[in-house]
Amino acid sequence: MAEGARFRLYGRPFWGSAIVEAQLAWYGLPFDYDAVDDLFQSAAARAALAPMNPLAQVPTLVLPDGRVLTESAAITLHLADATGRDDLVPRADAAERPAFLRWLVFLVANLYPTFTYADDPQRFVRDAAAAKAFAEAVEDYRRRLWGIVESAAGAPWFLGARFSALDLYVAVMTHWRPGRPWFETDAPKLAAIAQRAGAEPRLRSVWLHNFPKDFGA
Ligand SMILES: N[C@@H](CCC(=O)N[C@@H](CS)C(=O)NCC(=O)O)C(=O)O
Repeated sequence: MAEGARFRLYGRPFWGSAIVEAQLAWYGLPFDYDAVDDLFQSAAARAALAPMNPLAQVPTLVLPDGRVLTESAAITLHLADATGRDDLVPRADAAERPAFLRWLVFLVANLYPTFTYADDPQRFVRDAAAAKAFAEAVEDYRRRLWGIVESAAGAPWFLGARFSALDLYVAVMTHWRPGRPWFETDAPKLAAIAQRAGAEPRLRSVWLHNFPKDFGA
């Protein structure tokens, strides 16, 4: 990577950009943070992001050479390739690699879309009462999905002995609905992983930036 080259992360505290912000901080990669307004509320924020990401979502990452990368899983794999490091992504020949890929894709392909559909359900179901019922069904489905992830979780980290980007996903996503108290009772292995990742000194500034109330700011 060229000296002085910087990434630009379009993000919003508490949102999924925290997963990428944590990785940039972990690797010590220099980046600028472009704070995006609430994409559900602001047409201007959506319009500003759309040329880079047609879905107008965060995370959106501009690489130091100007190329745009969206999709947190693609970003996760790319940053490991670009740094040549395996501390967040097991290498292709590592024993943990298949499980890493399986659960990375499970999180982004199954769990993450439950937020897409339930955060603003009237984008998908116009009638208000039907949208409410739809959102409740999606929230139930999400709890079921988390139950499946809980069954696969190891200790002390998701993959067992080794830390990985999956732990960052768990640390961030367990702040979202159904919320930490639910995880503590219904998904205690995930709650413990999130707790441990939350205590990681290298990530303290990222957690404070994204979840100030939970980190005593
Ligand atoms: N598949 C994407 C999902 C990104 C995503 O859903 N981001 C949310 C914030 S956590 C967002 O920007 N939502 C706005 C919208 O969907 O309109 C990824 O893994 O990066």
